[in-house]
Amino acid sequence: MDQDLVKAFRMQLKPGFEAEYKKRHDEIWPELSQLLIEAGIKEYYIFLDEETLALFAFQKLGSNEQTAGLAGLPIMKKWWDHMADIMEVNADNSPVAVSCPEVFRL
Ligand code: RM4
Repeated sequence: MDQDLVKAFRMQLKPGFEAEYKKRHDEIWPELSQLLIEAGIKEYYIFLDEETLALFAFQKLGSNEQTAGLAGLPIMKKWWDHMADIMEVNADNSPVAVSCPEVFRL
């Protein structure tokens, strides 16, 4: 049976920005959503652990996914700049993202 391609990673929110993080994603730029879809992301969820403020991201990817190229796109960088004040980020403002290996699927 064909298995869907999935990817999960953990990011980190700064304290006090729970509502702001949700608000910014409720208002995500349509051109950014479009780019994510065009890169092959078929489904994308981010869950917040309210105790640790860990952000758990889960993506379902098409077999032709090109998500590695997203980091080089100006609008992606602009979004990361926009989010940098409320998340743990690297020197280039990309979010610190820790890959989470799959250990179970039903
Ligand atoms: C996140 C973070 C991720 C981006 C999503 C849409 O907070 O910036 O990199 O994929 O927003």
